[in-house]
Amino acid sequence: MKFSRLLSLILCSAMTLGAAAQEEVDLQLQRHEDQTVNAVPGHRVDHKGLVINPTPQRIAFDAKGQSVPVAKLLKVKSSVGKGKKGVEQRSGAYRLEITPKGVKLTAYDKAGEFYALNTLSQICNSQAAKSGSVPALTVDDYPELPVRGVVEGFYGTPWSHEARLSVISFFGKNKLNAYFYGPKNDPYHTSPNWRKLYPEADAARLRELIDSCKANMVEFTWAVHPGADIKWTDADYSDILAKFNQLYSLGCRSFAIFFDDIKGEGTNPHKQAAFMNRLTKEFVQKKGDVAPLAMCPTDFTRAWADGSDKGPLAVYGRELDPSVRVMWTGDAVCGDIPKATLDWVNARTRRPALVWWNYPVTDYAPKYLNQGPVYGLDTKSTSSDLCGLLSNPMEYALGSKVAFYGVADYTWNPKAYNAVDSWERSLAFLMPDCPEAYRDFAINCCDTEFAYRRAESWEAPTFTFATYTPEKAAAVRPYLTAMQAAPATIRQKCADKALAREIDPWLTQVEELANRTLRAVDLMDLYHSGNYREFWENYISNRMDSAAMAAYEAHKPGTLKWQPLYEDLMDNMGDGLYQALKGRPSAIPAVIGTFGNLGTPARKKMFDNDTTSVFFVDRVQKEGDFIGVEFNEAQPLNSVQILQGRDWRDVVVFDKAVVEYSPDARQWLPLTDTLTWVRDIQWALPAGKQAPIAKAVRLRKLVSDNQQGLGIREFRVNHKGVTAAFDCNPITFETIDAETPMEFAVEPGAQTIYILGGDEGLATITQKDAARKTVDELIITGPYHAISVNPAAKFVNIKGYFDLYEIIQK
Ligand code: 14T
Repeated sequence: MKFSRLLSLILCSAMTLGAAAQEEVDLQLQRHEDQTVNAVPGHRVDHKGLVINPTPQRIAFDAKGQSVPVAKLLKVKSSVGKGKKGVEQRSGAYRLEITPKGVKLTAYDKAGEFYALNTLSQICNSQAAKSGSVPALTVDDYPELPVRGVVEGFYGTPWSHEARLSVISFFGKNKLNAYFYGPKNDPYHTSPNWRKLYPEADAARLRELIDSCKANMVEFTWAVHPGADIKWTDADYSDILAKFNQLYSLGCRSFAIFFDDIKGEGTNPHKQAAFMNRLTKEFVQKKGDVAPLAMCPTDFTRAWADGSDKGPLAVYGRELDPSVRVMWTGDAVCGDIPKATLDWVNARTRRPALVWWNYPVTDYAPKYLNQGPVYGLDTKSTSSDLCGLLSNPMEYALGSKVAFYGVADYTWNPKAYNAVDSWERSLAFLMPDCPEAYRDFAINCCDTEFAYRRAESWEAPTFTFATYTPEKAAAVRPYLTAMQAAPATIRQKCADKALAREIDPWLTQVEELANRTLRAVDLMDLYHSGNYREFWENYISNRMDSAAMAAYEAHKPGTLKWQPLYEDLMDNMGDGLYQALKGRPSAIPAVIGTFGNLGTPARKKMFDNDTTSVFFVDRVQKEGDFIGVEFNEAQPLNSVQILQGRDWRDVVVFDKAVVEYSPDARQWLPLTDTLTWVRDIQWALPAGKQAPIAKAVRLRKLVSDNQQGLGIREFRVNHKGVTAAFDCNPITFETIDAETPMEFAVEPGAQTIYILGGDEGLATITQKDAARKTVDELIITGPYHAISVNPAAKFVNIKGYFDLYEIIQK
């Protein structure tokens, strides 16, 4: 089931709307992800060939600068146990002394010993060791946060078994220690089948995961998501107990209950607390070797949490057994985790939160691949602010490792966390054979456009059509060429074929994006040269056709800098050519409105003549919201069409609205009556009426309780009787073929007819006089034509196969 569909089903009855089609509720709109893009903090560090991840608390190099031959590193004296001198008294702590005499390892517990050996192995395999010896040093180390890892808690395709094993082994190498198993689409995890035991084959796979976790010093936590249909009966309790016991028999020693994304009886915090407490007493304590339980509240984010004294978080604070860990996603579902959000939740739950960090998860936007740095986590936070942090990953398990590397580094040692440096190291760790190429790819694959936005392509300068100079163009080229080359290098050199395969669609798109943006940058010279023919020929071949557009939409990198640059240059060059030929601005409309994302390239979906593409506004509409177009010059209005809706969710319309026009883009006058649930709004000038003069047209929302966003498929003005070739917009096009020849009248005084066509095609252009007698005929191929008008010509006929972007008479 599609994530969005699933979400809509979860909450669909939370709202009572009239018609059946209107019952679907787009839950995405509860998200309110902040759209600001923060800069990545930190800087690259020279590690002198000695990289250890996560960053140890303290490394002291031998004062005398002695070095130790690598052969000596194989001799390890190990002592493990609580209360040892020089070792921090907490799980995972260790001291590792490398001296010319050999290696001495002291650890607080088995975990500490495992980590010490891991550090030693990183030192042995370091670049520094390639010389045959390493510097004598002492590492004093321990993890700041007790719980560090991943919660496989996303909607969509769960990870494959192989992917899980690969991730668990990655954990072992990077001192992560927690894998919470809670894929929303494992039927045995969630309603209604959480009540059933796992079948044999699934159980065997779980056992293998649990074993693999043990080998990698990772605690496997099995989570259940029963809230949608739990009734708190004894039967429910014993069903969960039976399931826990099944997992226990498979070796699992840690359990959690997730009460997220539910409504109704399951959300009752008193019942939740009592249930957790009973399990703590009758299962956890009775078994004796099971970890304290964890739970995800229904109010898992401040965006909708009831923070009052009666709210669920305060109820947990008072009623929930203090051993139970309570999860928290922060101020938003997906967002940064500042200390303030932890203070807020902890004050209520009376315990340090277990952060469920919704990064790099993309289940709500799976076309994006998060390859950027891990940042937005407070480096001042300590284990008294949060007991741990679990990253909710993408369904692309291997691509998520960039984020896991950073999470490992942050959670181990928050105060030393350096986002940029950690990210640099992660790329070298994951693609040691081509770290630069991975970097050139990853840096352009970070942003999620409308979701939890992240810095992207941050090192490259940029410019706009308006601020273009040849120097600025020269400055961006090296970044684009690096980006262009990276995918081929990765395909060739990356030894982790599974990783390369997983990110392959984005490799393709990064390469394409670099190609077309470079060409657009280069075109600026040609554009300014005044050689219109050559310009248009190159311009047209650099446009994205609908197939390219669809491919990009499905796997979408570069949304923060490069695609906007590409679109800005292409649109403005198109407009500029029109102006140069016609002597006045094109009719590419400017968008006006009250929504924050009107500035994104997506707005053009309203004008692309494609009724299947939608410009979507991802926030709840409210009274007074409007969206519309403004023209360069006021013009008589003949027709308006506003086609609203989005996918199957055609509730994203202004259900009560009015179309208005403005002669000056300031004063507004109604063009229609109040429209109630009109999805496809059509207005045409009544026969015999004088056309109103409009500089702008808009659709304005009136009072209603529609809690949806807004989707606009097409926003057309004066489109009736005007086809794409004559719409004064060189970006739209129409196609003629043998069955659909075209004829148009020569404008009085026109001397030249410019034909801006596509790069394929062949057509006969026939000029005819008033009596329809041919006065001139020629055959054209190629995209650009400037045809002299025969003085006697009154009509022009075009016959053949051609994409016509614009026909301009001058
Ligand atoms: F439990 C949680 F902390 C949580 O984040 N739950 C889900 C999670 O499974 C999902 O992967 C994540 C990111 O999309 O968001 C939570 O699900 C939501 C979030 C919403 F804002 C479901 C509906 C929403 F409106």
